[in-house]
Amino acid sequence: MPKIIITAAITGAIHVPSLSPYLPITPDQIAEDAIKAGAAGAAVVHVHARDPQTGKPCSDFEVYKEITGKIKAKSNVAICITTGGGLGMAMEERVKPINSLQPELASLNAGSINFAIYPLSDRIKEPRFEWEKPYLDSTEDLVFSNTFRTLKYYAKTMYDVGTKPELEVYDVGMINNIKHLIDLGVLKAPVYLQFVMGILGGIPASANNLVFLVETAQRLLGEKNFVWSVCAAGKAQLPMMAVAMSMGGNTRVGLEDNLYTGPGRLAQSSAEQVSKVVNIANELSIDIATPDEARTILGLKGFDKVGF
Ligand code: KMH
Ligand code: ZN
Repeated sequence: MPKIIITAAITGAIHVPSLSPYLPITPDQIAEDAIKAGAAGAAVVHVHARDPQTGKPCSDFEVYKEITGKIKAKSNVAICITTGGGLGMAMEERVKPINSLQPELASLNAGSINFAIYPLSDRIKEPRFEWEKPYLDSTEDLVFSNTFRTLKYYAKTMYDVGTKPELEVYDVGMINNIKHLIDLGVLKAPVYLQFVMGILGGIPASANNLVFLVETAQRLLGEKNFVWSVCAAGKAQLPMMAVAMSMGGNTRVGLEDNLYTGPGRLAQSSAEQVSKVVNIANELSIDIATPDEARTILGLKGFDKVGF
């Protein structure tokens, strides 16, 4: 069995502060949780920025710089910066941190979907911040737009600074988008696929759907032309990690995707979820990749070549 990469997605742009007091918001909180996730066994951390005062997803370059700098000062984990940004952000805003921070990895969302998180709004009775309910409610009418024109722009921006795209695949047709972009020479194989399952608007999280995604990628892209990982929204998170590991895939957990560690138990950090994956891997006799081993598996440029 190859070693598996665990990614921790620390805060994301889906959950809002009223849903969990443990959702990290400030650069210090986000960096601290990322460092803890690394110590627990994550080789990669996936990072979004939030306004330190309100917790609203933001694209402020200075905030990204502070978060990434603080992580790098204390941990060897590879850093993946989002270009998914916050819901409703324009391409220019989403891509902003990549040019100057030049991370080893950045997310590249591989197609457009209805990205619907409005059902979360009903769980909030007394919001901590005014923006939260309108932010969630607005997704009833939201297309998370990732057209071919913008995909080409994100890819070029990343390759120009040596950043490897992590392709977020929310549904099976997006594998066809990726094939098209490889054929055009816009994306370079081997590509790194992150199957994002269980988002309302995308493919549901189930074992047979994951098999379908992996087999479709094998057929369309060729077995040697991709490395894959999976994350799953909400309570499907941990069961899908067990399925993925058993299939030889890599895993992503973290509070971006799921706020809980079990029924009714809020996770106090992404590191708790990482530890659960490590425990399952141990039981399955699967070894966990260190950050440097993950760099080799994914073909990353190295921590000494980032811009922060
Ligand atoms: N911001 C969400 C709409 C990513 O990081 O690239 C999607 C997202 C994916 O978070
Ligand atoms: Zn993200």
